[in-house]
Amino acid sequence: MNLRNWFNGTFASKLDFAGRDFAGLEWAGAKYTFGEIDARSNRMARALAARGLAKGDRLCVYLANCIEFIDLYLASVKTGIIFVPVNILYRDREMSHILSDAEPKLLVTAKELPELLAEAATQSGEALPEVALDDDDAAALVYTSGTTGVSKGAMLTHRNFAVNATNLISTWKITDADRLLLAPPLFHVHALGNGLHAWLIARCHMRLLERFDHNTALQQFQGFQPTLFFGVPAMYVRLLETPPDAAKAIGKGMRLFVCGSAPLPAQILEEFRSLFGHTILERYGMTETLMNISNPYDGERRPGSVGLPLPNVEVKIITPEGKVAADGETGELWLRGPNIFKGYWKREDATQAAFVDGWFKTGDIGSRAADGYYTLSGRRSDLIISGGFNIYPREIEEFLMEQPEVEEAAVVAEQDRVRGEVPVAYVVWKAEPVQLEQRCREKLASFKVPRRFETIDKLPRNALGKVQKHLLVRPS
Ligand code: MLC
Ligand code: AMP
Repeated sequence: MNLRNWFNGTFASKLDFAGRDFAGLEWAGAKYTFGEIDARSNRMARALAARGLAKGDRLCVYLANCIEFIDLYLASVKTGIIFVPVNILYRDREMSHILSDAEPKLLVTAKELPELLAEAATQSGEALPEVALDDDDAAALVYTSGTTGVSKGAMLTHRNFAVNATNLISTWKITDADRLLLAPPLFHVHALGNGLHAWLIARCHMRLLERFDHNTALQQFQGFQPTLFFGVPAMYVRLLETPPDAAKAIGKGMRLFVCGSAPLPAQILEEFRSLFGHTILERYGMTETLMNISNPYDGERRPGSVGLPLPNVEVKIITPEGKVAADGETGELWLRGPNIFKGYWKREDATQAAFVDGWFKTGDIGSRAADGYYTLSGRRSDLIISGGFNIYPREIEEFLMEQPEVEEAAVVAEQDRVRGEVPVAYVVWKAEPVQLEQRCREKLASFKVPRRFETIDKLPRNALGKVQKHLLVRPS
């Protein structure tokens, strides 16, 4: 079933909430019923149509979390427009690649939004005319970097999102009685695929935050009293600063804390358990696949493990020799299932290279225990994950190498207590650096800016000339 049909069920069921508990959305201090959300997105869909957007066109959205982000997404889903969310921390350099690749008919940023909203306000909120939608139509293009550092648009279909949401709803027992506090950015699949879709399909009550701010997180928990929270490890590390009494009180009202997008250190899980009285449920996902593997709701939530495959997700582990790994043996995770994306936008070669006989090669390394639990132990590429945001060292290295004072540079991950990993640059200088960090800040997303620049006489290379990055990494 396509997403419009799923969402219509929600909108129809909650049009009239008289006499019932409020359910829907809280945003910026105001409350919205599902009926209001439905009407808002119908108005937005009409405004987009008036701008000439139709099924198959791309709509690029560069916005922090806000209700209008949801309006734009729903308007796209209802009319078959392909939604292209972009990380708001991206600068011109990163944006221009996405814009030239996705060729959106419209780009909405905070600057253009008021005009579009004014146009939407004059439109009818009534139901939209039917547009033929197929389960395998792309609902979104979400940009993700491959090992080459070139960002590619993963085409995620209506089926992918619907399967993902129903998997999570059944596995994590989400119901319309839940209160979801949603803090991660909607421009990534963590909040978009899991948060937004689980909310709309389970019909629960959601408070959307503009972002996770560790200075105000405690008040949000106390004020909203959620039962459900989705976070990245950096958020859980920050939540460990909560005073014990407040943590106990929050823990009492909570049903489930879920964590993913980066490894959750077992020690953080233990510290969080003793503070909040909850065992965080860790799961594993990717932009191209949405969620794949999750610790169980009722069974053992094993520290350091990502758990068991979600319904209809098949997993196999392939050794470096190309054989299916035995239990306990390490290899690359390959996946198959209705949650897997349909390919990279306009990149047939990259799509073909990513699949073998219908199995998607994740690039993540791990093993399976005899009782079926999976553990991730690394990645095939030198991807750095900082606070849940992905960084491809090569992209930063290429930028550094364009700078006049840089002869050579190699970027590696350094361990960080809050963000998990942070990028550090090792540089062979041609000349004394002048405001290099400042230039990085202007041109790169903030999380990609090297935390430090280490001077080095020459980069360590093997006999084939390949930089041996492991020799640069400081022991943690
Ligand atoms: C971080 N910054 C943001 C931001 N997150 N700015 C705007 N909106 C956001 N959402 C910027 C800050 O301005 C600051 O920039 C820097 O990042 C760090 O901010 P901080 O306040 O010190 O935050 P910190 O405590 O480190 O926490 C950061 C964080 C953030 C956890 C809030 O990293 C975050 O939102 N992470 C979620 C990423 C995510 O959702 N990934 C999912 C990918 S999908 P400056 O300039 O001051 O340095 C995926 C698949 C899957 O991976 O499995 O889910
Ligand atoms: P992205 O491309 O932004 O979707 O990031 C996906 C990557 O995040 C995966 O390929 C993994 O490397 C990583 N990831 C997601 N969840 C986990 C987890 N629970 N533990 C370890 N790594 C994870």
